[in-house]
Amino acid sequence: MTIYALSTGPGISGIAIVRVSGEDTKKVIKLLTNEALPEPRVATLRKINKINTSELIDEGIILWFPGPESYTGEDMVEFHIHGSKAVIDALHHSISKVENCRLAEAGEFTKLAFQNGKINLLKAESIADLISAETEIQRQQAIKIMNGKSADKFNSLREKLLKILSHVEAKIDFPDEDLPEDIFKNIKKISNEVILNIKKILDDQKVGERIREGFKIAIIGPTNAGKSSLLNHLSNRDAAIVSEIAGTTRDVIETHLNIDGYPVVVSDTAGIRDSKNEIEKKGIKLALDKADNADLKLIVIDAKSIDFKGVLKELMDENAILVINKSDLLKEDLNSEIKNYEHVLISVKNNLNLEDLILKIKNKLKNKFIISEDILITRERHRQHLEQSLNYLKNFEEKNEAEDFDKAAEDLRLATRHLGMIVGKVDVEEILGSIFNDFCIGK
Ligand SMILES: Nc1nc2c(ncn2[C@@H]2O[C@H](COP(=O)(O)OP(=O)(O)O)[C@@H](O)[C@H]2O)c(=O)[nH]1
Ligand SMILES: [Mg+2]
Repeated sequence: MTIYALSTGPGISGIAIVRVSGEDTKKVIKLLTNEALPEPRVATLRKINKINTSELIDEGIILWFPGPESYTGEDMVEFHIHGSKAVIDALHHSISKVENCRLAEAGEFTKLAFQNGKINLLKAESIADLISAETEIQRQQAIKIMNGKSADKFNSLREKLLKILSHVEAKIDFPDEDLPEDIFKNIKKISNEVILNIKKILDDQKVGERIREGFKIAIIGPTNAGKSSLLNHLSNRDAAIVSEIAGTTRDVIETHLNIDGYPVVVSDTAGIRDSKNEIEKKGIKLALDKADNADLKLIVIDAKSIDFKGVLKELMDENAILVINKSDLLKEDLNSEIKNYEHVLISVKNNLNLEDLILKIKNKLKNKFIISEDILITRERHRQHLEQSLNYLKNFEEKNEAEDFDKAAEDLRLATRHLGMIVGKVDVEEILGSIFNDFCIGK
């Protein structure tokens, strides 16, 4: 199959790029240009015609990448055409007429690149992250991984395990051969070293995932306290419906913000109250779940009718800011009980003291983004494989008596496999290679 797709963003643009990848790429170029193939990797101006006619679609640059020297590893071409809907549609339509050509699925070019061994899984993921990066810190993280920073680390740990696995397997396959005593000591030393390394990687306060997904702020509070108004103020747009009718917000509404370069996702939630309404009750449940998973909770209450008890009070911890809204309505002092809590008194309506709140948010935020060079996990997937690998290694450590060799080898194999899965490298052939590189058995 040969696939094609618009690779630049949708909408009107000066130039749009349509990419084609697959074995019929040459045919596509020939049929659309009625000319011989251009020189590989040289920008060549060509007339692009409708297929089987000489009706001109557009004139543009063609870049021809014969495989395997291409992004996907297959034959590829890029058509640089004018970026209008009509030109793009006409080109797509013509390519679709070529036999065996179909529209690419989401991420398919990068998937091919992975399958054809052009890039590893981490790089494939980081390309997706780079494309969707909204803030500088997200870009920096994605580019680090694209450059192989974390793949190198995971690969080196995995190679250590492969090496000791080869020693253990050798003992199983050739039980009568005496392996040097120091090899056994070495096996323990290396597995221990890998365990410590994995533990260190896992102890990252989830900064990498937070950078990729955004710092999560949940706005929680009783109905009508001004939660939706606050979300709209923070995001500078009317994302949530604001109304004096209590119980308006039922779903969770999320907006993505960039605060000082940090990616932030703010969720507005249903007001917490005793409700008989089933849908509202579900909304309240969602609100409390959001609060549980948030990096920061803004607990918003109404200055005039303070409602701060039960679940709301329980949510107050070091990851919460108590926000007292509607200060404009306050005639006298706040009641003394609430004054004892650290709080920010604001009025969204009159735009009072909101800078103070934003400053407090920024301080909390910065503490959660302490970035170190050691951050390697950017997805839950990585964390899960590392945890699995660690578990198998711990099992392995417990069984290094000679009679447990078979089971020990299996633990080690699984630990290695999970590390390999992070980078997308799982290949038993490598173990064989490693055995024969390290040993001269029978000699
Ligand atoms: N006086 C006053 N009214 C406000 C303030 N903030 C919000 N409101 C009003 O309070 C009502 C409830 O606001 P809303 O944002 O929908 O509250 P929510 O239920 O917590 O999401 C609306 O009529 C808002 O206009 C404020 O600072 N002062
Ligand atoms: Mg609301």
